[in-house]
Amino acid sequence: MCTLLSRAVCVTALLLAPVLALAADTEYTIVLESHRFSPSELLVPAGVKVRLVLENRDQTPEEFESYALNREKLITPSAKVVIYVGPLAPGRYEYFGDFNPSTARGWIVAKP
Ligand SMILES: [Cu+2]
Repeated sequence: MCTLLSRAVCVTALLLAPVLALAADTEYTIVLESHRFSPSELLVPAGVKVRLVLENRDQTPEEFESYALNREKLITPSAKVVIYVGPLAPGRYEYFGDFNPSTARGWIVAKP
């Protein structure tokens, strides 16, 4: 018979296992360097919640901004932040760096 604690651990493990598997499958990194995002077009699966790691390798802050995705996130110099997007309908979603919009631009492309 399980103790209350071990039962709680079991249940937690069962609940977390699929979440961790999903997170591992759907995490992508976008790197900002010299005020440019790379990859400039990131392919992600449509219909799935996606974890995006935004890594700023510049020595200046940047703000990831997207009207299409309804996201706005400050990234301090030499830092990483995480945002979640989706599940997205198939399509192209533009984003840009609010502080360097002439060079810092990209697309999230959701494919079925
Ligand atoms: Cu902004």
